[in-house]
Amino acid sequence: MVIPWIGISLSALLNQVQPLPKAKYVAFQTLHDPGQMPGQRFGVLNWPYVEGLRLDEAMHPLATLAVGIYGETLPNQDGAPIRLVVPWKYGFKGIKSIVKIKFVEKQPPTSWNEATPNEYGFYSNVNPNVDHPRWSQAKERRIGEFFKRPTLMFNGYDDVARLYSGMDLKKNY
Ligand SMILES: Nc1nc2c(c(=O)[nH]1)N[C@H]1C(S)=C(S)[C@@H](COP(=O)(O)O)O[C@H]1N2
Ligand SMILES: [Mo]
Repeated sequence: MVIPWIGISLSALLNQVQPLPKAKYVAFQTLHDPGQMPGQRFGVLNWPYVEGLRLDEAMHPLATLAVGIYGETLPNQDGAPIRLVVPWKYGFKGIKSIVKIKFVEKQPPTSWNEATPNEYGFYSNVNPNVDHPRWSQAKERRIGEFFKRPTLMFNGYDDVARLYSGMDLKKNY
């Protein structure tokens, strides 16, 4: 899905504070409230949902804190009041209903990596050249389109490639 998000660059928020030089990652945590969030009554994942980005990924202007969608305030199910959108990772990393953001020294845990580490690594760059253990990632079908199209590296946002230069993206999936 190609979504018209409304929000600000995450960097605009992160620039309001001065992380220590040893900060290398940003860790995000969701509200844990099974009363309001019925899905959290079932142990599908270790709640609350957590996500992380490397600091340079978090500072890229495309990393977005969204508060709205299609010209409207974000509905609850889409992550109100504020959620992350990382366009070059397709739908991955989009933690919803964020209540905590921390600078950390070590790579923080992510819910999907904890749940199925062989399928979901920390980076979640959807790499058309590297299959998911259970399916190919070489093609995508956009909602509203019939024919599949080739998956683009970094969803076509070529500027972010420099963040991963020198990394083995087969190992860092
Ligand atoms: N807080 C929170 N965020 C979350 C999840 C979750 O369970 N809790 N699930 C993730 C998963 S698996 C998906 S597929 C997307 C789905 O929502 P989206 O399409 O609006 O990004 O949300 C992600 N963000
Ligand atoms: Mo998902």
